[in-house]
Amino acid sequence: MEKTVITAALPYANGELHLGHIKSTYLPADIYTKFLKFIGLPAIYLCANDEHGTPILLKSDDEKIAPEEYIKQWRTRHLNDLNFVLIDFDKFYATHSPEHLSLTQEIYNKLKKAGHIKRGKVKQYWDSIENTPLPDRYVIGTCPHCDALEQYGDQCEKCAKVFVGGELKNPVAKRTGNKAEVREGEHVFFKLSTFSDKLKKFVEEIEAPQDVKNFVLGWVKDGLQDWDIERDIKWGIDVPDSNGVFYVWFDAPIGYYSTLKKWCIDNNENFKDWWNGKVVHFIGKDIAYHHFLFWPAMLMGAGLNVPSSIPTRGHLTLENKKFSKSRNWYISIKDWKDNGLDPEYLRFYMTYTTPLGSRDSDFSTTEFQKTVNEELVNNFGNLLQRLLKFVERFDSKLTEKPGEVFDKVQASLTLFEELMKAGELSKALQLVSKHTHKLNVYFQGKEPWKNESEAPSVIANIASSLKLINMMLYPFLPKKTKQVAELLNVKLEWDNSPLPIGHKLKPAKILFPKVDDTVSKKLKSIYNA
Ligand code: B3M
Ligand code: ZN
Repeated sequence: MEKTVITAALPYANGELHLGHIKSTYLPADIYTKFLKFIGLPAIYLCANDEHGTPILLKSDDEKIAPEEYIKQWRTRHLNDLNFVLIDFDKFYATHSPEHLSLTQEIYNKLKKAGHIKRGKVKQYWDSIENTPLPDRYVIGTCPHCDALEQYGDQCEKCAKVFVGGELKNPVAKRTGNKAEVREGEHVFFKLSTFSDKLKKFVEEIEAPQDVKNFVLGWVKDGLQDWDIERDIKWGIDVPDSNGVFYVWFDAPIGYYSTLKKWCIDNNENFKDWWNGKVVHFIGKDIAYHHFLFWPAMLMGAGLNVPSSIPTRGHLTLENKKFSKSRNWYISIKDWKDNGLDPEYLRFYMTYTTPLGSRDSDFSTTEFQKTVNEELVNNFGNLLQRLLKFVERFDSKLTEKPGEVFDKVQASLTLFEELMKAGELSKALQLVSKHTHKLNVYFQGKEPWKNESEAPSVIANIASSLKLINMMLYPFLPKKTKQVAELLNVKLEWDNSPLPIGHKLKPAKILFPKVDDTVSKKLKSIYNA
């Protein structure tokens, strides 16, 4: 059986995670992994904190603590936040670790040996008055490609283009406000341009949403530039044969590789078996360039296996407006937790409304309330509740085998499995929801409470169908489905068989409370609406 390594983009150790991170990356990767494990496939879910780079230096400077101390706080914080949303990792590691350091240098040395590294002149920003070099995040200016204002020196947040050094229009030193000037220096470069043809083929063949592939292929067509992988700061991994440290985007993706190494050592597993199996990177579209181009080229150059799949998703807006921390137009995971909101309702809504591919999706309190109530509470929750209540009249026992109604739900498992394996999680969840709606219509239409003779068959169909629906819902709602399984008196496992005659259900209990107006008030108070 092919092994699957699932990764989620490594969160920067310099700020809190919000609903946008969850929906594009950590949640779909978690659901996908839970599903593969559930159906018995060998799969692991890895992540790590991304702990180098100038943003971390800037923030630790602000807080007047050492970067080593600063990053530690975020390790626990990120992991706690993610665990709250019931996201489980096989390993959550860190890029400021001994394994990561040595593997990064090892990969660099391999690239160098194979002739993929060169020295080259760089144009660097300097503070014209303080006479100090200004790494990417210390400088802001206008994007030369789309004219977006206030962009950092490394990449445009609006058009997602990665800059070659010194490209910004009207650059200014962020901290001092002084004019930034461009001077020449020397760095090590990765010869990305020589990988154009191989990357084109790689992108065409990789399993990823077509719309994302199209824009990446556009970048390849525009021509790839050799990549400056060195920075003149004192925080990061030393370039073995130069003065600076590696650019954080050179070492960050190696975090997938080093975390796997660490997990294999800790668990006595064969590293090559896993890396040469299926590697699936879950990312948001803003980091497509790094994952579809830089990283695969690094792997190709070092003679290592490239990823098999890059499920990419778009941004999240809040009430159709861009998230903004400074304007408090923003919901963090901590906000969700501190307000006592249900993490599984969040998982449900986010998955239901987030398509695979680059299209953005929206969080709206009204939609959240409506979707969770209509598609989960009044649909699945209500049907379960009605069944359990009704069946009490019959001593909570099943006295018949299910028929056609159940057969249809059972047959839908094939499509469900296909969608899940293809990472089409919202479609898979919508499919489950559709079948649950049909069951409600069936139950309502049969009116078994008026029609005693039909009751045993209706009960059998609904009960066995709910067993399957609940099992399909498991990756999305890992805790609630366990509780439902207890009420149905079944094991929560991937098993498509109907419930046998004589099976006894447990007394009814409300597991899916309605999202009422107190909840929506709380939610709105988070973003001051
Ligand atoms: N830390 C950027 C981000 O959080 C970066 C991802 C690294 S993935 C190797 O979006
Ligand atoms: Zn731009």
